[in-house]
Amino acid sequence: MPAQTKQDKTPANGLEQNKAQAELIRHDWTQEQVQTLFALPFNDLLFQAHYIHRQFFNPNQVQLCRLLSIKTGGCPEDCGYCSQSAHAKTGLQASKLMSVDAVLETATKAKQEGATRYCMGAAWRNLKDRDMAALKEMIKGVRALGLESCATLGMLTQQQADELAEAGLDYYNHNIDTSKEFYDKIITTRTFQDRLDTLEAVRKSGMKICCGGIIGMGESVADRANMLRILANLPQHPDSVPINQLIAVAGTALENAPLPNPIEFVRCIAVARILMPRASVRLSAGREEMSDEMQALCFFAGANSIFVGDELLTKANPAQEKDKALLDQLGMTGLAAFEEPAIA
Ligand code: SAM
Ligand code: DTB
Ligand code: SF4
Repeated sequence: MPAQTKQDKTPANGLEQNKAQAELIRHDWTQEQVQTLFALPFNDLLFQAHYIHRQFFNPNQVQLCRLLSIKTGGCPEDCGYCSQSAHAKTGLQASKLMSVDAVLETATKAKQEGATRYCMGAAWRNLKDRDMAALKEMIKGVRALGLESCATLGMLTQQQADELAEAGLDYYNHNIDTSKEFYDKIITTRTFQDRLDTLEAVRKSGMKICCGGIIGMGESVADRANMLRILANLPQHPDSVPINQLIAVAGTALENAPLPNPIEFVRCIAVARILMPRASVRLSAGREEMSDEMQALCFFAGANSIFVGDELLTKANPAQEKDKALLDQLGMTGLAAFEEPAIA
């Protein structure tokens, strides 16, 4: 039997289903409740997350996203994890904003290689109006290729967010990265509230929000719970939640951070899925350091989006053939661009 879409449900069945689903969408999580989820026996947590996952998604489908760094390095911010910060000693060569043609050429190739969502990242503290015209062309071009468009360009004013939305940008990525309490241990050149302000401008513009964070920066379980709780208690859940495992880059403040425990990482994916049932939860940076088994557990726990392609922004991602082999082995297939996720 083909998978049913959200609209296919018969009315009688559908009403009950919709009510049950609606009850799972909450914005009133307490810190204690989220920490209780983190403390569940692993099998109980995974069962709960997977059960919720199946009510909103086909668990065998995964969104395939592709990243491009359209402006690399030299960023004035001091984010302790980032290879592109001018405060880090990574030896990364800073570059200017790429041309529209070069971006669209790369996007065309990404589409041919199977990506359906295209994310353009710039190492900026905030977007400058002088770059807006080129960005609008990039967004329009990506959309014309039939790809979902996403950008991550630093802080935005309301006017800028509105203009990006008008140009057809589907998603804006702006991560809160960690808990409110831990934030200033990682970044000192902006505040947690700055992040929330840009997210609010994005929400008001009507664009979809892509917002998540990083696991493995020395944060506690309480910090992880706080980060996910803040995301879930936003006026609208982010449509997309990237969960990155820190790539400890030599020359950054976090170069010696140890890899997080894989079981604890899977717990973060499961809790994100339970707290934000409708969101695409992206198993984002750091997959190079994850075993196939760990990734399979993340998919079971509710991850349903990945970055494909050999490179993220500046660091490596698993080779495309390796990812294809993993997805084939798991019986998972890519979601089409703009496809409404189907229920199993
Ligand atoms: N400058 C923009 C900003 O900060 O929003 C956009 C680019 S920034 C590289 C986007 C996100 O990538 C960060 O918020 C962080 O979550 C993630 N990221 C950057 N470096 C990372 C690393 N070394 N390991 C894991 N995630 C990383
Ligand atoms: C996100 O949360 N992760 C992506 C995307 N949003 C922009 C970036 C990951 C960057 C990994 C390190 C690098 O390639 O420099
Ligand atoms: Fe700049 Fe973004 Fe890197 Fe922070 S994460 S240093 S804002 S590029």
